[in-house]
Amino acid sequence: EGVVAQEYTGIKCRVEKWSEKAQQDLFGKLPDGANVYMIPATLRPETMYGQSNLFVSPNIVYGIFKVSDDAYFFMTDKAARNMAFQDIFPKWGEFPRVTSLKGSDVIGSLVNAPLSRQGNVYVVPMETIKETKGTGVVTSVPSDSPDDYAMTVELNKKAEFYGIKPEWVSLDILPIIETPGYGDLIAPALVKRMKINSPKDAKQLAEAKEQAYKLGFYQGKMIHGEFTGKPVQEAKGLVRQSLLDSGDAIVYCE
Ligand code: A2H
Repeated sequence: EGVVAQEYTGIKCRVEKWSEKAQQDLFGKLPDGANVYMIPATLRPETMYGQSNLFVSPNIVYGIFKVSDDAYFFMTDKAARNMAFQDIFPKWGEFPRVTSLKGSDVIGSLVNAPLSRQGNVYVVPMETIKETKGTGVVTSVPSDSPDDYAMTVELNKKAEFYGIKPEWVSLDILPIIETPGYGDLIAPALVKRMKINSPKDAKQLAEAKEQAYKLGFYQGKMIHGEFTGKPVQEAKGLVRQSLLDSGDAIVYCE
């Protein structure tokens, strides 16, 4: 952990349909009409147009926390504890947990992904998610995140092994940002160039992630959405503010 606070955008992905297992576990635990939001933490709000899945770790136990009478957040305990001191819950220091669910139990749920082309996306597994970072939930943007792209390819190839349906994961990837020398899908381009074959190629993926982040930020230009034509440096804050204004996102620091 660095010394400087990291400021994330937490995207509010409302659960539209729970997996069967989660439906059984949650029976009678939430009031009728309650909205549960899974909250991925992202540093790249300008890429939210391209969300195509939501990743959870099958091994993490997540909580569902009551944020208001009709809104509940799905995330790690650690994130909830931090949010309790960031004016996200009504009472300072309190983060009422209604129940817990294992990541593996929510796989196959369908959630709304604000701004995304698909609208609703499926929850799928990513074993490399760290419990100690962010909210433990990650939104997948395979166009611009090498990790997300590598995992998307892996899930597509080995759907049965991962206990998902192949149609939950699409390789029809939406271009959002153009970067000189890397075209309009920088993550697939880097994964190919660096010959990354699996989400477990940690060292190379870290390098690809850094490249994609730097190049995208300093040289990228939006080619999709409301801020088409603007440099990423400018669009980042604009998309973020628009997500905050529409009530589709929160600011989360750690
Ligand atoms: B980013 P930093 Cl398009 N475990 O969002 C592993 N990764 C996590 C995580 C966790 N617990 N919580 C968040 N993340 C991911 C978008 C994105 C991201 C793009 C490109 C790069 C990128 C879509 N996924 O991150 O260690 C989230 O993925 C590369 C920096 O706090 C979050 O932003 O710097 C980022 O890692 C936070 O990483």
